[in-house]
Amino acid sequence: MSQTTRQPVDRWVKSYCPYCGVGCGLLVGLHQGRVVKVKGDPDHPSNQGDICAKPVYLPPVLQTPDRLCHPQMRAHRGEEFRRVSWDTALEHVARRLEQILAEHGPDAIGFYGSGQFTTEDYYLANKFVKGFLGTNNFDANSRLCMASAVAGYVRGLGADGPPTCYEDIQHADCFFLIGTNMADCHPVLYQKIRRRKAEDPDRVRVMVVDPRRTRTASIADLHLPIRPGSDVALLNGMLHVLLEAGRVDPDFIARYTRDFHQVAAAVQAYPPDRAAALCGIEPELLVEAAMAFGQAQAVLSFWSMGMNQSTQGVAKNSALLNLHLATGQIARPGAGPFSLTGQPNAMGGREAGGLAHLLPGYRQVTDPQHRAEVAAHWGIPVERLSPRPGYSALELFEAAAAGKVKALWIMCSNPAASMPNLAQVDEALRRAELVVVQDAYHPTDTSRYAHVLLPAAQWPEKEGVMTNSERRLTYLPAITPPPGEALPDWQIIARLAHKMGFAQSFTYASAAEVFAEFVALTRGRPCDYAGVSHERLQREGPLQWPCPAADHPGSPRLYTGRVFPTGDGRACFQPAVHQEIHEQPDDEYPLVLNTGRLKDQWHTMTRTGKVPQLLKEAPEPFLEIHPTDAARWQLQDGRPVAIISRRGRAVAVARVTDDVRPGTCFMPFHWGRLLSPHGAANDLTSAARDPISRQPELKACAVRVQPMEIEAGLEEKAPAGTNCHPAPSLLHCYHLASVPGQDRNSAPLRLAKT
Ligand SMILES: Nc1nc2c(c(=O)[nH]1)N[C@H]1C(S)=C(S)[C@@H](COP(=O)(O)OP(=O)(O)OC[C@H]3O[C@@H](n4cnc5c(=O)[nH]c(N)nc54)[C@H](O)[C@@H]3O)O[C@H]1N2
Ligand SMILES: Nc1nc2c(c(=O)[nH]1)N[C@H]1C(S)=C(S)[C@@H](COP(=O)(O)OP(=O)(O)OC[C@H]3O[C@@H](n4cnc5c(=O)[nH]c(N)nc54)[C@H](O)[C@@H]3O)O[C@H]1N2
Ligand code: SF4
Ligand SMILES: [Mo]
Repeated sequence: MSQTTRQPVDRWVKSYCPYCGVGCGLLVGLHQGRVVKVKGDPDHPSNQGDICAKPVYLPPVLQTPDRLCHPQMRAHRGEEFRRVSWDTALEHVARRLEQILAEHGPDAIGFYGSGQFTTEDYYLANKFVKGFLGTNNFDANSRLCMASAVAGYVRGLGADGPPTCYEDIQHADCFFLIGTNMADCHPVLYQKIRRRKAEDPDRVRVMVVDPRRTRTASIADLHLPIRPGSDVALLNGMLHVLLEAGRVDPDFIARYTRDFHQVAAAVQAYPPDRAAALCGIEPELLVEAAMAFGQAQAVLSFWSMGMNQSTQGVAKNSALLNLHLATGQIARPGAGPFSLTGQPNAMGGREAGGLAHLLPGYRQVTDPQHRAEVAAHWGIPVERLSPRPGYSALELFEAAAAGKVKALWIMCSNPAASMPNLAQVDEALRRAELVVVQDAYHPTDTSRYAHVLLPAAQWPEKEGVMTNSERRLTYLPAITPPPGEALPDWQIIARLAHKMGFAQSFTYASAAEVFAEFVALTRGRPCDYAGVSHERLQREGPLQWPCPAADHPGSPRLYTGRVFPTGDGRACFQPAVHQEIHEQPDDEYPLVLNTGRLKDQWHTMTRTGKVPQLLKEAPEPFLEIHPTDAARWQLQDGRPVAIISRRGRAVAVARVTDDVRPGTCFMPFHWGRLLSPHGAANDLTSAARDPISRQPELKACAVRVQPMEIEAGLEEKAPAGTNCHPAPSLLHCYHLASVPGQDRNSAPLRLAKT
């Protein structure tokens, strides 16, 4: 694959990064209408020109041979796909959906979307499914990502949405980074913190809470390598210390919050000795962290998947909000709990109601008033909106595996690689009578299961709006035409709605019209951006909500008047109780497997996996394991290792390092089965979930490891890459030799030549 070209740029166009939730502004360089270069937009207020490596390598992956350019269909999975017209594909799908509706009712249909949608895509898919099909079975990969943070904010502060902004980094003197590897996953924000620390190294303190010593921990004054899943014990222990030391803010607690006594009572069970023992760290470390938090002028906490992807995800979020409320570290410059959004528009998805229990404008499907408002806006009888939350992501696939959901429509996500317990996803996708996959590429791990493939326009081929982690809306223009017959996601949905007889409610001349219809539903809501339009964003540039009127300048921070949207205006303390991770290690599966991300890869690698420069640091899946554990199971650095859980097996190359705690190991989840045919990280992970947010515990499951032998003399012969992916890894060259009569998990651990 070629790298970014050296062709001269004849025009620069403003855009927005399609990767992480930092939401950097980009400048896209065109040569004769083709994208040849990407750089940071110095005028974008969120990044001021900074970017990381991932978007720089977008140009070479926009027009690869595996771009999906035309609709395709097949009657059965064993068959080849054949190219069909849009009309044929959508006609077929519409008739099949109508049959399923008639035979099994609307809840037998499920849609699965993505935080990489534009807000227009999200809104229209949601309107179609909830308002016109009559089921709330529309969920998104945000369930695997932000659901615990959403629930934490709603319970504690009364509404979703981080109250903070990036400018707060300049005002903070204490950074509390918990369950987040910002250096690799939110690099532009991490650089802001690094610069702030470098400006004032003695006064600015950085604390990192992560079982692994990550790149992020390299700037930390204090790294707390807690046992996986012990965050609630840590946070409760810290509050215990602050209470004892008189370092809370009684005035703030009395005037702006309620139910503090419940939390004060609950944290009595977490004196530093006990809390530190639960966390597997020294009590002095916990006390030092607590005092640094308590003595700071302005504490800014950042967190992401180490907190959210947990059976305790909501409790972890609540315990952190409790600390901020008890110390008054909120609702002023430099202070606050700042949940980092993963995807570029996971925020917009929340605003548009893109989860199975939500309606647009931070509304709930269970609230009759909310349903009435939305039904009126959509011009439908209110009875059409179901009062029951639909299936959340995991439940949707479980229901399909159980035969209850008959049709699955998957858009802009790759669940056959990114969901936990892939064996179950496999079952779901095989059992479903109709699988529609709407993606920019084929094959992907998921498209391999489809009956119908619909070609989607991707960045920068479609226009729309996205909201980043600091609630800032940026307009993305369509810069190049999509290849072949690919269409923007919202247009595909609108066309389907026409085929199903809902043309009147789905006729839009432009994305701007879809956006305008949506923003009207935010009026008077916490995420009010009734004052924003495509036209205004194009004219004035990015804006932060709330932005209720056309002449409103936007709002950097929420709750500056210290009134929270809880009804009585007071923030709510929520007691949190420590619980161990769901799947405890035992004699058979003695290690805890943690999974996560790498700096240069994006999720399931459909774009970043095709760029040699981005594969340099990690050309193949690896397993970080502590030297003590490596010695115990005879693993050697750089040699293949089999990792086995109760659900499946994966293969990786061992990296022996004391960056991970003894008894734990870490594996990136980027390589799905397509790129790692011997088994992927999510073959191992468990679908155990938080009871409130329904978010899975992707950060902890029990595994065992075994060394693998490669047949002598095979290693040097790495074959050439496929036409899209650069030369595959060492592990690709072999197949697993198996002995008949043995089950998958006890097959001999030997790699032989393919
Ligand atoms: N390069 C890159 N950047 C990305 C992405 C990408 O794919 N690649 N994806 C984007 C998306 S969608 C997301 S959601 C974000 C995710 O961003 P992050 O959340 O920063 O990334 P992860 O690597 O998933 O997990 C973060 C850390 O949680 C730690 N952790 C595991 N268990 C625990 C625990 O029990 N407690 C604590 N305190 N920590 C724990 C892990 O060791 C890991 O270092 O990144 C976004 N940015
Ligand atoms: N073990 C483990 N698993 C995890 C996680 C973890 O930490 N550990 N993290 C979870 C998290 S936080 C997340 S967010 C998920 C992410 O998981 P996914 O959403 O499944 O991952 P992506 O690779 O981003 O999938 C996006 C798909 O959309 C396609 N695409 C790109 N642009 C467009 C477009 O404009 N339209 C359409 N229709 N398609 C497009 C891409 O080609 C790709 O196939 O993974 C989750 N899975
Ligand atoms: S930090 Fe995130 S938004 Fe910014 S350039 Fe990198 S991937 Fe894109
Ligand atoms: Mo995510």
